Amino acid sequence: MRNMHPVTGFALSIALLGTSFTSVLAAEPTIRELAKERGRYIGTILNSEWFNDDIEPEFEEIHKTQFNVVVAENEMKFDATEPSENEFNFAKGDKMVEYAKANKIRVRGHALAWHSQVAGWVSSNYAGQKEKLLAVLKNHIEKVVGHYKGQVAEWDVVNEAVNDEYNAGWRSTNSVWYEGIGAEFLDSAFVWAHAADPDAELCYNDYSLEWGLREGSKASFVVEQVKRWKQNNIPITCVGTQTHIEIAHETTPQNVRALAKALNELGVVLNITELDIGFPKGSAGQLTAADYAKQGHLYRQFMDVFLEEPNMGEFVIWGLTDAHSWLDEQQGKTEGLLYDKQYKPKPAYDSIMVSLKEHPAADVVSPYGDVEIVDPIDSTGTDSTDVGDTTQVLKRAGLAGSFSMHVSGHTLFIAGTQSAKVDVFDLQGRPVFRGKCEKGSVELSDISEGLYVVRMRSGSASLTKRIAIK
Ligand code: 9MR
Repeated sequence: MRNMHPVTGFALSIALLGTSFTSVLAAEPTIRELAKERGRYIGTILNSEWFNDDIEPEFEEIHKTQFNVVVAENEMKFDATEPSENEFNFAKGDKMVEYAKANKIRVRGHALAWHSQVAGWVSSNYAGQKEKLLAVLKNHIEKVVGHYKGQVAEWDVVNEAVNDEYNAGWRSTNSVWYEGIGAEFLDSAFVWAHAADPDAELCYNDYSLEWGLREGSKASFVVEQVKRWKQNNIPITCVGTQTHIEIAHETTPQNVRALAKALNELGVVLNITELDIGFPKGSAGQLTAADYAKQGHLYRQFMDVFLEEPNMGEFVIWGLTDAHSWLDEQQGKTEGLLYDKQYKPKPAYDSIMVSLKEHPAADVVSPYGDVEIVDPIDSTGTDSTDVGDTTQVLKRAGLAGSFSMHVSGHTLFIAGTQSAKVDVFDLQGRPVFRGKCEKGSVELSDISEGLYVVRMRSGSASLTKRIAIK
């Protein structure tokens, strides 16, 4: 293996040597191990070269050792999955899902409704025909999300639908969906995706959301839309900030923090979905240790924000190695990723590890169970087992239905709905129970005493609450 970073090289050799050595030589942890302990997902794309079996062997070895969430660079987009009308090609997506299963990696699906990379037949046959386009989009979402039901944890349901104007609004030109259907294509896409896989997380994903929440900005426009979607029971659960930035964009981590906080008020997760931090292309070959340290510092700030904000769940970098990156190919930027062209980790890798280690698992909240917890834990020693009821918070945000829950011993009782899906997580967001409550109660008998987070979902309403099992 050429120029492998000592840490990664060591971890890989250990992995290759087999388990008997690992207990003797406690290896340096990988990113994915630290992420998992924290109930979070950190990952990178699988580049198109991986799908085409045209990539160095180091790529996959590092990818599966270091990361626990994956997304396809191009292979789940409309033109890849439905190249001809109602003829679907899932071969490459299936290849990724198999790889992810074999390596216990979470899968993001990217992207269902996007103005770019739409198969040519859509506009040649149906441009401007609203009913036809709605039927095409519905069929596409039903077939693709249906095919991957239970296997793709989260979808970018709508991608890049906001324009690049100073006063943000919907992207109204060069979008076959918007031009033919209007803004209702977005709402419909979420509803169809939810119907096809009610358990999938559903995201709105866009770029330039890291530019801050000033009036008229893309980020504040998206927050307003999320508010409207939640009020109207449109089943959005997450926003993705792509975050393709440059080394000079020093304020972006704090802008992402502000966006996370604004979305947390709405009970919505923020994921970093396509991070890269590029240098201007002209600087290639002249970059100094200080430049790489600066890049590392920015990566680290994003990781700090990610671990500190309770409603951030996934941190995805748009590429693994500078040898394969859209920055050089299409952007006039360079060297924006964690590994250099020889697969050697850069200071950015070390900075991410430092951030992870400085945020102990016990302090990191996972959004997969804990998004709306705001009240302090009851420490008065009363008999009440309900601590931190978030019903009012959810109601104010228009999120809660009229149902409620309480716990007595190991039994969870619900009121106000006939049936609900119930997920129980430990405080790091690791799932410890998943089931259905059909007749007003569900037994949590296998769960040991302690504090947990329960998420109940019934229709489009959800309630998240911290409970104590005594
Ligand atoms: O990395 C992708 C590149 O290979 C494609 O040519 C390009 C075509 O649009 O899309 C790139 O990925 C984009 C992603 O799907 C959406 N956000 C911006 C990404 C970088 O362009």
